[in-house]
Amino acid sequence: MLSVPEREHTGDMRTTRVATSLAALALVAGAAPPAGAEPPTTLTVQDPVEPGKAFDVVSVTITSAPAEGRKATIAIQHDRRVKVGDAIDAWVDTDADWVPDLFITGPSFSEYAVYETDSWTSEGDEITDQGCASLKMDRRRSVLRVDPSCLAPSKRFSASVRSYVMHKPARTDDYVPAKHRFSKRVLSYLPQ
Ligand SMILES: [Ca+2]
Ligand SMILES: [Ca+2]
Repeated sequence: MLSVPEREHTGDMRTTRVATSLAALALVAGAAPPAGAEPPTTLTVQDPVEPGKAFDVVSVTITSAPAEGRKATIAIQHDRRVKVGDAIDAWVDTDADWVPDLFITGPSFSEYAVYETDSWTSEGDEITDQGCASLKMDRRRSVLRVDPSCLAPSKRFSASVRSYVMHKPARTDDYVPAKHRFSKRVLSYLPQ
């Protein structure tokens, strides 16, 4: 009766193989960040090159402020140099509830404005002179500098961007990551 021990032996091998696979899975799981991990300190949202967009965005890079009292940055990369009539709108969620808190808007080569808001569709109160945020458009980049804690102490933040050319149709606007949608969150400050 050779068949019985053979079958048992095969069974043991299978058990060993399953155990090895589980061990490998455990190693892979250990390498990934655990659930509920801290957000990153920098995040790049890539966006397609779209010839139909008036002031096309190709990426947005969001970076934590170096320390309390310093500014976080939202750097928007375009596929061409900035021209007269180009404009940026940006919404920032500084208290991590996915509702906008700051709205920054500005055309190239002119003054920007900053608003304290609670919606995607209304500006809210103008707070430009409080130093919460600034916008600079130069060559192929538009750079927003934001104090994440200018309204209330902030641990993490996210951003949403619209680029457009004034007086061009709404369909030529470029929204990143999408209209009325925020990026993933980034830590407001680099860990000290
Ligand atoms: Ca684009
Ligand atoms: Ca919010």
